[in-house]
Amino acid sequence: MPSVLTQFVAELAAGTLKVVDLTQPLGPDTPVIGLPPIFASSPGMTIEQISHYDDKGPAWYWNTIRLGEHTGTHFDAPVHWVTGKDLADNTTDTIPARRFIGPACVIDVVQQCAENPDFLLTPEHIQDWELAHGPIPTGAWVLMRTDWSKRQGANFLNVGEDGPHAPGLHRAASELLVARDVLGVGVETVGTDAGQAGSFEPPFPNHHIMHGAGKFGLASLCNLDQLPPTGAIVIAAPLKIVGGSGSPLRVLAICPA
Ligand code: 23J
Ligand code: MN
Repeated sequence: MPSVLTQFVAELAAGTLKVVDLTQPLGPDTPVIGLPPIFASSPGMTIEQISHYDDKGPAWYWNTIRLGEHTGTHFDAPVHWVTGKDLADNTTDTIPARRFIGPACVIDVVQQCAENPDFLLTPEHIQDWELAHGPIPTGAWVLMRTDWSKRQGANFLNVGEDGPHAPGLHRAASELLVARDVLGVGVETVGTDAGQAGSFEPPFPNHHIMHGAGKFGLASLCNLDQLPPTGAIVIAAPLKIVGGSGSPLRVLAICPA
């Protein structure tokens, strides 16, 4: 009997399976989250040349990079939040690699977010999705499709007089996803909490609840519009930073073409 992996590479070669890159380009122009000025901010990316086939290295080109762990398309580990600080295997280097791969459940809330940039996903939205597509399986990546990644320039962070306005999850939705024992939640916005979530109770409820339960986050995803609601698998493996709270990463989905 042919192994599922034999069939997998055959289907990739035949084009009946496709690879969708859910990753934003990473560079000096990559937007970073803005927090209230009383808190320390995370630096965006800087890139500096070491050599470029020149006196500093005649046959080689390479760069030095500097950036906050939570820059661009990135992974949030449970240790990122105080609620997850004492959990086992809560850092980028200790999470078992098995937990980086899971089936994707893509919840489309594009319309709601077009009408209201402060839209919050609720348990009702998740339950409606489950009625249409079946229960969210254990170990799933739940991806919130907002089309926010299509926003250009300042409209992405969407900062107003009263702070950022971007969609997120109601705390009860995060609690339901924990009850479903997901791997974590992925979003198209700069962080896995709503723009206004600093003033929610608790502050940043999705981080508070998900990381407290040992679950992960994926931020600044794109191309979710190329995924089916179910039937894709997602591979999201952060750099093995020792004691890391997260890392930029390449997020890949594989689904029927
Ligand atoms: C620190 C404080 C609040 C937030 C975040 C980080 C993130 O979104 C992040 O990148 O983890 S909301
Ligand atoms: Mn983060």
